Amino acid sequence: MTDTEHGAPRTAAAFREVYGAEPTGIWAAPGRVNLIGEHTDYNDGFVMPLALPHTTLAAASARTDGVLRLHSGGAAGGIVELRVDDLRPVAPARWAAYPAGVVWAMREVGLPVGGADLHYDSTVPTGAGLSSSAALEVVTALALDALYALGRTPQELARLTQRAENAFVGVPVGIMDQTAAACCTEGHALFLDTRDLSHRQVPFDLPGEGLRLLVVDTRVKHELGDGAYAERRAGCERGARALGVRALRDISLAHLPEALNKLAGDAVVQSLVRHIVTENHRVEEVIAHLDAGRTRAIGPLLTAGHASLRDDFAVSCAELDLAVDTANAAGAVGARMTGGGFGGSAIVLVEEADAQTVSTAITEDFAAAGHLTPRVFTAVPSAGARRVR
Ligand code: GAF
Repeated sequence: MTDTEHGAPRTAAAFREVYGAEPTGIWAAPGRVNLIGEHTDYNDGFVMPLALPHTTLAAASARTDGVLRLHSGGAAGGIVELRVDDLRPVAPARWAAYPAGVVWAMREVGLPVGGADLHYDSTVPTGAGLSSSAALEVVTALALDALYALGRTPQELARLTQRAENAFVGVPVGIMDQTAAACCTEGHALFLDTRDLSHRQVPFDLPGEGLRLLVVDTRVKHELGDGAYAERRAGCERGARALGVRALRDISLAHLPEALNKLAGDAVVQSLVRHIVTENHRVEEVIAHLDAGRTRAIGPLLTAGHASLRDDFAVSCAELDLAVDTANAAGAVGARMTGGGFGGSAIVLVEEADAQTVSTAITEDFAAAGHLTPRVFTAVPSAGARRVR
């Protein structure tokens, strides 16, 4: 039994305490790390996330009176009560905007969703770049899909939750995190083409190869809603327009020099374009290595991806750079920041035998630099969203 299944009885008990009745069911959706393909998902590009064992659980029951009640074990402030008819794209309250947005997005496309009582518990760290928002959105969508017998596919639910975040919460995220939460499977990374949403489960058995993937949560809180993320996205779209393509995904590595020439005079957009084009190429190289069983060969590509995010895309920070540099100096196979950046987490691919040394080196260097103590744990490729009870 996973920690998620272990947590289900506690979540059911909390639901009973809050709402005074038994929940109809309990659902779970995971956080994620992204192996490679960063900021490519709003450029129609490639990504490769894997789900973490950390999940958000939702205990839920439908209501017949159009009232939506939301309660979280991790948030102060008690029950947030809303009427589904009154939902408008202005956040009702910080965390509750995500599930409320999902109800709104479903009703916007004509799905027959009414009221519900929901209680959430989560082990996905918030503000750590590990997709706690997508876990909250996707678990809500899955619960409502079951409670109202909507019969939507995981990918359809991912699209609906992305719309909730874009149009209701107001953050212009891509589709990676929601698809990861909805579609990842145990023991695999998810190779996703964000243009047509075609995807493939790629076996990712690190222990079998004597390897380990560490997550280093720098504990520098990252926020996607503060404008820097939207700015990067707008810059990429400006680049695509200037180059006359639908999205930057349409520029191949071979055509990058020509594209950069055309963009002469706009150094910022040139750098954004260079990151997206080289990053898409790195994802393809990583896939080729994994398909050929050359897992260790992806290390330098992870590290090159970090340099590109730091220098060209400008979304790293001192703590993420230190985690990556220290990991590599201490013998890691490769390392990079993961997720949106501006804080959050890094991933480190390391030989099993070196994991402790690398982890200790990072913790010591953070202390020496006066940073917060990072949280280091192993990323075990885990299941996507599911019903647990
Ligand atoms: C955040 C966003 F939510 C994703 O859509 C993606 O753009 C990512 O940053 C960067 O790759 O997690």
